[in-house]
Amino acid sequence: MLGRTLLSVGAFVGALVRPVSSQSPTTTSFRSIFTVPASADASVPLIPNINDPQAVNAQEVCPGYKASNVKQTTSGLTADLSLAGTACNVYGTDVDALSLTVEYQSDDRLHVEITPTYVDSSNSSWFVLPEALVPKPTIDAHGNSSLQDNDLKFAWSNDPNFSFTVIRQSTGDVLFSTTGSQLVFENQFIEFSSSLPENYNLYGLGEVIHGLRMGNNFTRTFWAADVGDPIDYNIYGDHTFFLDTRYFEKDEKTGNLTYAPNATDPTAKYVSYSHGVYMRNSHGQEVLMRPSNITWRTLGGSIDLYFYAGPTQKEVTKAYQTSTTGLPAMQQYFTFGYHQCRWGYTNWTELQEVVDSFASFGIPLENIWTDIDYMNQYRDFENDQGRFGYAEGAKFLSQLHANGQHYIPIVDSAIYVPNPENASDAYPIFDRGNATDSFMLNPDGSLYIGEVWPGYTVFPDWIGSVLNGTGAFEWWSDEVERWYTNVHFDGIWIDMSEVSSFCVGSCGSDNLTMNPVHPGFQLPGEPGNIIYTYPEGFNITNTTEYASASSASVAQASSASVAAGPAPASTSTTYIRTTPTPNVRSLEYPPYVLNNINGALDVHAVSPNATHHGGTVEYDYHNLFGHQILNATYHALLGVFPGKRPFIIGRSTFAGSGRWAGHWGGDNTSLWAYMFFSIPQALSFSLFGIPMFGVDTCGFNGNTDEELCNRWMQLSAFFPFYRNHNTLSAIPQEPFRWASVAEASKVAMQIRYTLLPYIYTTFYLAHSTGSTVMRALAWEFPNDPTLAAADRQFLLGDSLMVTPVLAQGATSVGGVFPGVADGEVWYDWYNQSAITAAPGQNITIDAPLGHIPVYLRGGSVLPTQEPGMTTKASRSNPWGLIAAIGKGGNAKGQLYMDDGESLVPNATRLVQFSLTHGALHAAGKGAYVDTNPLANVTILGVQSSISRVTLNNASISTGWTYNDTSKVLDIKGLSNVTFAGAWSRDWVLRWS
Ligand code: MIG
Repeated sequence: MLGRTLLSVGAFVGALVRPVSSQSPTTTSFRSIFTVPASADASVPLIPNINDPQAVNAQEVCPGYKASNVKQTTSGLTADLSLAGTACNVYGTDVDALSLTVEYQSDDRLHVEITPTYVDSSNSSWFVLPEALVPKPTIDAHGNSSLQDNDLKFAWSNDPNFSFTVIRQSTGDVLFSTTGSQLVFENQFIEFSSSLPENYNLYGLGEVIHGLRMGNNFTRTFWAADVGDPIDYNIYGDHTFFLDTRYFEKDEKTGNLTYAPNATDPTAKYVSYSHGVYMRNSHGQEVLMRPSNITWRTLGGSIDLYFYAGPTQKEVTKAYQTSTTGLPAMQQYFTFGYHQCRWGYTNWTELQEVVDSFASFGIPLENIWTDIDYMNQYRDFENDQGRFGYAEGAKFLSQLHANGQHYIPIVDSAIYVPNPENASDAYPIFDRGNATDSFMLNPDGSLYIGEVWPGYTVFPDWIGSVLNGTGAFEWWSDEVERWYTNVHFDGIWIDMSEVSSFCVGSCGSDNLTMNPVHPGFQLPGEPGNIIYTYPEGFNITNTTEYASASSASVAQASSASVAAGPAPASTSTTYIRTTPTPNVRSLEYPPYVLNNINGALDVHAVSPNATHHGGTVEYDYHNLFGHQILNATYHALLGVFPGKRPFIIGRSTFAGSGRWAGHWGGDNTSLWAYMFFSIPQALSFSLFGIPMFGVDTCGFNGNTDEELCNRWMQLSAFFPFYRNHNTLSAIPQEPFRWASVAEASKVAMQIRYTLLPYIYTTFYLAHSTGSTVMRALAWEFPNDPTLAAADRQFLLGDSLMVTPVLAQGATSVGGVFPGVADGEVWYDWYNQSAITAAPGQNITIDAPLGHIPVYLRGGSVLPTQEPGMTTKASRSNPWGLIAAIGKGGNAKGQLYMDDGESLVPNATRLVQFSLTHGALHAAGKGAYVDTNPLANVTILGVQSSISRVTLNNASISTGWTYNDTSKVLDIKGLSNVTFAGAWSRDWVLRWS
C-alpha cells in the first residue's frame, strides 16, 4: 500500500491534502466582483477524536446494556436492552431503553438492529433512518426456512453485559463478536466493536483513495466532502459496507481448516471464505480498523447491520446488491464509447474544433462534454448566450448526433439566488424552485443561502421532498425538461453534490445584494494560482521545462505568501471541545469530532443545522444529498427521454446510487500515483454496486505529460467509463496533443471497441445478476492467498486480465498469472500465444511506451465486433469470436444483445457459446434481430494441425489458417455463410 508519504514527492508537486478553503484570499481576479474572504470557509480549531490524547475512551467509562424480555420470533428474536449502570453521556446523551431485533432474512443474510425503544419524532434526538430514503433489506418470501438453513448464526450474552456474536456454522468461524466490549448508544454517538482475526483482509468502506485491501491499522471517516482526492481521507461518497475474506489451510485428508493469516507456503492447499457487513446508517461516522478489532462510531441513527454469508465474494456482492442496494442501472451502448471533457472549453466553436481534431487524427470520439464554462455566470439550466448560444448549439448538436456522437453537460447541485436589488438579475429557475418549497432552510424558516460558483446559492431540499412532499423532485424534473428544449443533451454530469458550499453556515442569507460574487480562492489559472506542477519524473524527461516551471512555481509561492501575510500561528492553537448538553444535540460541533478532511462538519459544505421542509436537519442527512440528486436526475431524464436508460455520472454517492448512476473518481491529480489508485477505487465501486466507474484519465489537477497520458489513456480503456478530463488552465491533454499518445490511444481503443460486445454483455450481467465488471484477481482466484492485496492488475469481466505499467520510465512491468497452479491458461492478446508461467511467479513483461499488456483467460469465448469510429458504426460491423481454449480443452462465453437504449427492450437475444473437443457451438434465445454477418472466429490453443473446418457440416474450404507455432486457428471467410446474421440461427463450427 502506498501511504501518505506519497505526498512528499517534492514540494513542487504541490499540496494535495488541503482543500481549497485553506488558500489565501484573492487580491486580483478575472471578474471585478466581490471576493468572499477565504476566512468565510475556515474551520474552528477542532482536534479529531482519533488524534486527541485527551479524548475519553467510551469503553472505559460507559456502563453497557443488559438484555431482557428475549422473545423468539418466526424469523429470529427480539429483546429489550437497558442501560446497565449510570449513564456515561460521553459524547452525547445515553439512551436508556433500546430494542434489539434479529432476523434471519434469507438463507444467506442476517439482520441485527438496535434502535431506541421510544423514538420521539418531534425531537429528532432519537433518530431512525427512514426507509423512503434508504430502503431496508426485507425478509425473503421463503424466509421461514432461513433460520435453519442460514449458515450464519446469531448468539448473545449478558455476561458481563450484553454482547453478540455472528458465527459461520459450517466452519465454526466467529465472523463478528462484540464480546469484551461495551455497547455505547447515545443521541450523538454510537459505538460498538468486534474482534477480528490476525492479519484480516477487509475491502470496501469507501469512498477513499487507498489500496484495495484496507490494512489492519487505518481509520475510515465517512462524511461526504468536496475535496480533491486526498489519500486516506474522506472524500465524495459513503459506502459503509465491507467484504471480509479469510484464508484457511485445508488438510487434504481430513478437510480440516486452519486459519492462515500469513499463508505463503506454495505447496499447501488454501481455501477462502468471504462474508459481507453493511451498516445502514447515513450519519457521519468512523470505522477504526486496528490489529485485532474493528470499532464503529457514528454520530447518530441506529445500529442497523446486515451480514451476508457468501461464502465467496461473488455471492456476497450479488446478495448485497439484490437485497440491499438494488442492481446497477443498465447503461446505453453509447456510454461505453470514449468521452472527452475538460474544464475550460470556452464556446461551441472550440468544442467543434475538438470534435474535428479527433476525426482528423482518426481517434474515436463518442461523447463530448462541457464543464461549468457553458453556463450563464455558472447558473444551472441557463447557457451563456454569447459563447454557448442555443441556436448555435442546436446546429452543433444536430451535426454531432448525425455523426453518432453525444453531448454531456455538467449540472451543479447549488442554485443561484438573484440579487434582489438588481432587476436585470432575473433567474426564473430560482423563482420556480422557491415557489414550490424546493430549497433548504435556516432553522428560523428563511432560505439557507450558502455560496458556490455562481455566488450565493440555495440547495435543493430532496429530503423534504421525499419525506414531506415538498417540490424539489418535481421542480428539478421540470427544469431539466425545460432546459432540454434549448439544449439537446444526452445525459447529465452531476457535480458538487456532497453538498458543497464555499462558506461556513448560511453566509449568503444577509449578503444577497452582493451577488454574483467570486469564491474565496483563486480558480486554477487565475493570478497566484497558475499551474506549474507536472507528474513525477518530469524533471528527468523534460529537464528544461521542469526547471522553468519549478522556478516560476517557487516565485508564485513566495509572492502568494507575501500577499497573504504571515501564516497563522498554528502551534499555539487551542482546540475547541464540545461538552454534551443533556438531550440537546450540538449539530455543528458534535462532541465526538470526526477526522473530517475539511475540519468542522460545516466547512465547505451546507451546515448540519440547515433544515429541511418538515423540520429535519442536514446533520442527519448530509451523506444522502448526492444520492438523492441522482435519484431526482434519473427521474428527470426519464421525463426527457421516456423509456430510455438515463445516463448520469455523479460525484457523491451512497449505498444504492448505482441503480441510478455511474461515478467518476473525482479530482485526482496528474500523477502516476493517482493512475495506480484508479484501480483500487474502481474495484471498490464494483463491491458497492456502481460498476459504471472511471477516473479523470491523464489526471485532473496539475499538468499532465506525454508519458503519463500515454499510459493512462491505455489503462482507462479497460474501465467501464472511459473519460479524459482536465482542470481549468492546465495544459491541454486530449489524446491528439502528442503523437505517441494519439497512437497509444488508438491501439487501446481498437481493443476496447473490438470488445464492446463483451463489455456490454458483462455490464448487462452485472445489471441483471449483481456480478461485477472490473474484478480483483482475488475474487476470480479465491483460493490463492497471495492475491489478497493485488490491485496493480485486474480483470475486466471474467475473461480478460490487464497488467498495466504504473511507473514512470518503466519499459516493463511485473505481473502474475493467477491460477496456473490449477491449470489455468493465459494468452497474450497481441500474439495470441499461451503464456508460460510458474505458480506464483511474478513475470517481467516487456511493455514499452504505447503497449499495455492484456491477457485472455483460457476457457473463455469472447464476442467481438469490428471496431468503428463510434459505437453506432461498430454496431453495424461484422461480428467475431475469440475462443481461448482452457484447461480440459473447453471454453465458454455469451453475448447479450438489445437495442442498446431502452429501459425495457422489446426484444433481446442471448447467445451461449461453448467449445469442446474441436467444436464450437452457438445457441441463441430471444427475438432481437441483428443481421451483421460473422466475419471471423479465432481459436487460441489448438494443439494439433488442422485439415478440415466445417460450419453446420458444410465444409469451409478457404479463408482459414492454422499457425503451428502460436497454435492459433484463424477462421475467416464465414461472412457468406452467415450473411443473414451471425446469430440468426444456431450453429456448430468444427475443426479437425
Ligand atoms: O470545484 O466544475 O470535480 O470535475 O471540472 C471545482 C469544475 C468544481 C469539480 C469537479 C471537476 C470539475 C470542476 N468542479
